[in-house]
Amino acid sequence: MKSVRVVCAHDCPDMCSLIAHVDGGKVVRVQGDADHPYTAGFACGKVNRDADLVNSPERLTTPLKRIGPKGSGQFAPITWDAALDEIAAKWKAIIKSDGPLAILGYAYSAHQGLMNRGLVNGLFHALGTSRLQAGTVCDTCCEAAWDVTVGPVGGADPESVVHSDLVVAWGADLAATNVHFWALAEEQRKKRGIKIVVIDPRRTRSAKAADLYLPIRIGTDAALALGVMHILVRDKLADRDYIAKHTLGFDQVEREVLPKFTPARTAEITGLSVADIEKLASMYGNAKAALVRLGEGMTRLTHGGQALRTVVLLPGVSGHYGVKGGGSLLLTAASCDLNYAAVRKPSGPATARMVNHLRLGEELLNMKGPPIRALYVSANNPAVTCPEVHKVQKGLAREDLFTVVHDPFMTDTAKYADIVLPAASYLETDDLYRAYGAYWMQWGRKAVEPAGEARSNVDVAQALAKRMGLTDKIFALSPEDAARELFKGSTGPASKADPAKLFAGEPIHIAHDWDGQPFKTPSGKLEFYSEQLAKQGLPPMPDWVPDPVETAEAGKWPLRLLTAPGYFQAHTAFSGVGFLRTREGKPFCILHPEDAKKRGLKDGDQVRVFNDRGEIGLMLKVADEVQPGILLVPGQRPTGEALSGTINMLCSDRYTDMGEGATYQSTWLDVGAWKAASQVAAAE
Ligand SMILES: Nc1nc2c(c(=O)[nH]1)N[C@H]1C(S)=C(S)[C@@H](COP(=O)(O)OP(=O)(O)OC[C@H]3O[C@@H](n4cnc5c(=O)[nH]c(N)nc54)[C@H](O)[C@@H]3O)O[C@H]1N2
Ligand SMILES: Nc1nc2c(c(=O)[nH]1)N[C@H]1C(S)=C(S)[C@@H](COP(=O)(O)OP(=O)(O)OC[C@H]3O[C@@H](n4cnc5c(=O)[nH]c(N)nc54)[C@H](O)[C@@H]3O)O[C@H]1N2
Ligand code: SF4
Ligand SMILES: [Mo]
Repeated sequence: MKSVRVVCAHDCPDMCSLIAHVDGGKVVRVQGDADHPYTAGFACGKVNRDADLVNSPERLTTPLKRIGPKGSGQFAPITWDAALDEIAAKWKAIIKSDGPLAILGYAYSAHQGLMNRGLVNGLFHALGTSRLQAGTVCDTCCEAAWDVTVGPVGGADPESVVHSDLVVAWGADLAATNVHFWALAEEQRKKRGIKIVVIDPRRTRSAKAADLYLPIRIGTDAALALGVMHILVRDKLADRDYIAKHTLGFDQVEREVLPKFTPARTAEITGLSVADIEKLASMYGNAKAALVRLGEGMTRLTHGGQALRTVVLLPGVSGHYGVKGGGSLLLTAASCDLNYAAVRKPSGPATARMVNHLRLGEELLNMKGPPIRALYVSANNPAVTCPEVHKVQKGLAREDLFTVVHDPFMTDTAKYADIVLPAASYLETDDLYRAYGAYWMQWGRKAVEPAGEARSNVDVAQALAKRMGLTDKIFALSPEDAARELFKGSTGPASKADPAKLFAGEPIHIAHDWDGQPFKTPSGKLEFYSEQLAKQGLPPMPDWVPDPVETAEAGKWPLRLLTAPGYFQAHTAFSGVGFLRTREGKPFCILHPEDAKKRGLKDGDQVRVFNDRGEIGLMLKVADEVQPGILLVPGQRPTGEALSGTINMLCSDRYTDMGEGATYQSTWLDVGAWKAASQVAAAE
């Protein structure tokens, strides 16, 4: 038995250091690494099972070629050489007839580190194909909102919570998606009596443990933040010195916007009581170091950018941005200034046609000049995770589309592929990792050889680059030598890492020695007034106004969709682990008891969830975990697991106000009893 120090590659802000116990060439157990200062010895409930993920009997072990209709999942094994030769021949033919823009590389997910994630994009960049505007399904809205307000720079260090006296989890279910920060905050509560506030439409696990829980109405966070600012000003809790030195445009907001957000009107918009709003403002305004941990949940709707931006402005009014243990944290990644271009953009044209990640269906069906003729999907499952899944499926079913999917599992998307390639997991490949929710970086070594004939993303990108005649150096380097390229030309704390320590697998701390939150906006200040937004035709100042499309939908349908992470599943990446599937349960939705009663539904019923886009079938849980008028559907589960369909069949591909992100929660719908027994039997 040997122990290998590895790094968790699952899309999670914590980036745990882990120990993989290996026996007879197999990972037998994965557990937390006690020697990491932040992730300190425990992994979450999902990754504790990663031995089951890497050894899953559902793993793909050879390349496959389609032998049945698209979507049917009928394949026959082929050799790697045959698969790679066919891909290269098809791509060359398409480039000759339609040009490189007819090819799209679709790679995003962070279940790998920087190399396995970046080099696939590097391949398509060098080939000059159409490019994916990546991450719009996830965080481009919140990132764009943060960037116009604070600038492209990381937020507070989660480890600074040892100096905080208040933590506000604003639209973040920390006990689910940020468990090490949650553990640290809880420890501080026990040791020093700090307070924890949770603002979330779902009574999450974090909410149940909070000192104050505010069940805010979805999409009204901007109003709540403005209501709190109104009270801070009224009660002389605004830090006038800080505002004068470090912010831009607050005077105009104070004059033109804040008067509209009286406690009474804020209560009316947010669905919260005036007493709770006053309490929040008083706790926040009187705290010495309040740390706001922001989640992405509030941005997954039409005015999501405005919501996040407004909340991000709040610590500028109280001056908490200037205090250790204060401020706000959305992401930290922007402060790790590695030379990413070495891997992601080795060569190729400076600009190319962009395809929005969340509009895959639309673009497969309707893009012209040239249409997309070849698609390469790596580490993504758009047939489940993209909005407008019906369109995605229809696009993937196109007979004239040549699709390759590289994944460890036969996903819903892979079922539509012409060629499926078996992927190695993070435990089977070397990579460099940097956290996006903490200031740490670490090299993760492969613990075992890949299952069957599985190959890593780096390996496959390099093999395809060679066949396509690309000569960039990065396509010939070992993962370690390629990783060294990332450090060339970088200047921040990451560049100071001792390579000997780094490549030996030691966690490297990459926190900046900041005296208060820096702002990298055009003015160098926290921008209450944003000229950048004005130029885009967006409101330059924070505000809350209803969205007309959402109002129209709300007039047609009685329930609004709330989307939140699954506790034992993350999107579809753990669906190959039987234990976790069972632990999460059959795909379900949650309805408030009042709404269930109105519809004659009870806990445990099979229900149909429907709107203009279609209908899906889920199990029903009845609980006051949500307010009346809301239907919560945790996670996105593969189509075969639910009674019928998957939630994104009901969501539109409309964009958010900033960052062209996904608006899953701008979805209205209804729930009723599941219809015919024959249909249920057919679905099962
Ligand atoms: N309705 C709704 N939809 C959503 C969201 C929501 O909140 N509501 N959330 C959105 C968000 S935040 C995100 S990030 C997206 C996620 O969307 P996706 O990235 O499409 O989702 P995953 O299911 O995580 O798919 C990751 C795939 O990568 C594979 N994989 C894992 N490791 C490797 C590897 O090393 N190499 C390769 N080649 N493959 C690998 C996994 O098996 C899995 O099939 O979903 C979005 N969709
Ligand atoms: N267990 C688990 N962990 C995960 C994932 C997972 O699927 N499962 N996904 C990973 C990925 S890809 C990502 S991007 C991150 C995302 O993690 P987070 O940034 O934490 O964001 P979300 O998961 O979208 O939502 C967080 C919370 O926002 C709440 N919320 C929704 N709408 C609103 C609103 O209008 N206002 C407020 N105040 N709150 C709202 C939801 O109820 C939810 O509890 O998590 C990662 N970690
Ligand atoms: S908490 Fe996050 S980083 Fe840690 S093991 Fe779980 S998924 Fe991985
Ligand atoms: Mo995400």
